[in-house]
Amino acid sequence: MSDSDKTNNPDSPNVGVVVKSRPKTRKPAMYKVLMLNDDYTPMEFVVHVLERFFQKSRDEATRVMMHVHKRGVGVCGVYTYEVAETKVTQVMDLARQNQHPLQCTIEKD
Ligand code: TYC
Repeated sequence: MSDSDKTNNPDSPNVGVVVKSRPKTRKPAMYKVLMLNDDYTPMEFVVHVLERFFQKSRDEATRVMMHVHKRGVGVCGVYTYEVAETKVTQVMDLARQNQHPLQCTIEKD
């Protein structure tokens, strides 16, 4: 029996190869959340912010805070746009509530 006969025979099982499609995907663009130095925000507040919103240990938070204090700017973390935007809002809201001028911004990685 030829292949085309089998195709038309209602009693013949349908045999095929499963092919997994691999649709083209793109890694999301990543954004750095930057913390800026100022003369008024207490060091302890900055360390608290880094622990609370950026999951830093006390040691790492202190290291990042001191880097910003000395160099003027530092990276808190790298995230997708929405997450980075949320972190900036959370930091700025808490700073405002406590009347600190702490500034935080986003930069494309
Ligand atoms: N410069 C501040 C002070 O001496 C401390 C500080 C560190 C402020 C980091 C902001 O992002 C900052 N109290």
